[in-house]
Amino acid sequence: SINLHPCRRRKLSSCSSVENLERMTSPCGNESRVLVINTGGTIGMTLHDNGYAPKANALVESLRKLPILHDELYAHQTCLYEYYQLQNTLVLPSKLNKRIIYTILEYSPLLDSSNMTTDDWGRIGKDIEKNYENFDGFVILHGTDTMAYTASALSFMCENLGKPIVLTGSQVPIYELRNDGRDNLLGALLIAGQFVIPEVCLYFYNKLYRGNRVTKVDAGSFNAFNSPNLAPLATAEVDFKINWDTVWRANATAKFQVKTELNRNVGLLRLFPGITASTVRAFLQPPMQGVVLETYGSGNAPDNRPDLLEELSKATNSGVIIVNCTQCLRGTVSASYATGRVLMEAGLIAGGDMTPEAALSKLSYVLAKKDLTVDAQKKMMSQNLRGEMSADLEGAKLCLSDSRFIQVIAKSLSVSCKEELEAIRDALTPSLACAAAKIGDTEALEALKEMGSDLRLGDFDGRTPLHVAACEGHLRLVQYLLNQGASVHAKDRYGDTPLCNAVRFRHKEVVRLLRKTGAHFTREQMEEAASELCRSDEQETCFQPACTQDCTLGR
Ligand code: ASN
Repeated sequence: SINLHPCRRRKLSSCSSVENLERMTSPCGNESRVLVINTGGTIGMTLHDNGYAPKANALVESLRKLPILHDELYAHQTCLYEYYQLQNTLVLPSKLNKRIIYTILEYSPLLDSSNMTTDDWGRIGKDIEKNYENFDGFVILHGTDTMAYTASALSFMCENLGKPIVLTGSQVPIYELRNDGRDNLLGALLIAGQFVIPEVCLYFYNKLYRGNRVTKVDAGSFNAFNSPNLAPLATAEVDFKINWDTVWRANATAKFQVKTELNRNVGLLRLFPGITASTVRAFLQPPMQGVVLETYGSGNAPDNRPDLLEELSKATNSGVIIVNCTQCLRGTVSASYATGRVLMEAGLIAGGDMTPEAALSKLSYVLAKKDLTVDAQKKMMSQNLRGEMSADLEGAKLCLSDSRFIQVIAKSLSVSCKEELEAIRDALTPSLACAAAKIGDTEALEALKEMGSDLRLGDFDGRTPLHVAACEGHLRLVQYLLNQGASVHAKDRYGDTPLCNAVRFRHKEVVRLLRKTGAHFTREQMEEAASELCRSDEQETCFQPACTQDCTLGR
């Protein structure tokens, strides 16, 4: 029989269809929750006298009527509305292993994204922070015009992110017969509700991109975005194909937080042949503190224009940070031409292959760190903070498919092509890593990592090395895995996180470390953990379900 979580049963004891509910649901492992923040954009617009504009209070009711985006029968049979006490909560009609329940938070006023400012980015960030522990993922509905700026800014503002934040929108309103809004919303919900991709991403036209790598490239196509310098994180084909090797992860032992302080004295200046020194001078005047200079090709500017170079030098000497980014859609700035070196001599920072959107919002974020000196801010600008610029590929790792062990197995299975070899590698290495975690063998894990295997991936039961190390109480190994970017939010097929495992086996130090890294319980898990501990050891102080997480697990 299916096990209904006790707190949901208790809460719903007054609900008429509790019997159905017991038959149908197992909310702890089989449901995930997504918060959808609707900021506006074409996706929710209708045609008014003066053109397309957002329509307030209409989206939830329209989605409720769309069978691909809401399963009313499931909602009714599981007493969804009574349980969450939120009329704006819907559920996907999923045949997947998980039901995705999503709650829509609509902003007022809804905005065309051309009207957005840094304050709006702060509002979105704060709402994610407030609701972080109650949801598995977040979807931001947003206009496409400035979506790349918001995605970039949020990627920097969200420090130590452990859950997916997916921006999406559409080119045609969801209320129209032919539109891209339905598919984009559905894809974003499926990703945010199913996969622990702890990045600010952008989902559009069947592709999931890193948010700080995208740029809007087409005003008239459904395929509106491109990520010229980084392959998509995932593609929605028959199945979702996640490019796990590319997924970026925080590796600090610190909790998620959102930094909303942003410096607005930043700007974008695009070089063009014949630009005058007085234009550049005017642009660099105080209060300007940070500028992205969009240069030619691989970061070039005229080296026969001392008047221009003098303006740039004067500004950098007086503390303005100027970042050199290319006007080209693809490629990186380099010091290969004399016309590029003159800019380094003028004190500009090389922006690598950052998009101008990413460089600008990074400047805004970094310049708001008032406790840093200008030199420290410059250093931060040239570092890769959230995967916004490509790392130096020198010294790239050996691939596990080069390993003799995998080669021998491949030979015995008569493997014929690279794809099959990779499939074997991907099937074997998570289990090998879990086995190493079980016996606390950091060296074996290190060797697997050296060979290119991803220590953050789960085995056939979704159990990651971090789950196993947490069960065994290997504190140092837990720390090591966290430093490698292992996710504290990974759930195995039973819906358990590493924190659930550490609590079950009473490894208090591990619990403390995981909590410090942002691990938390859902309300249901809190109660289960409390009864588990009370049951297993009546003598010791048990966790009080009514207590907050901070006052319980820290003891
Ligand atoms: N102007 C709209 C916006 O950015 C464009 C769109 O969403 N497709 O809000």
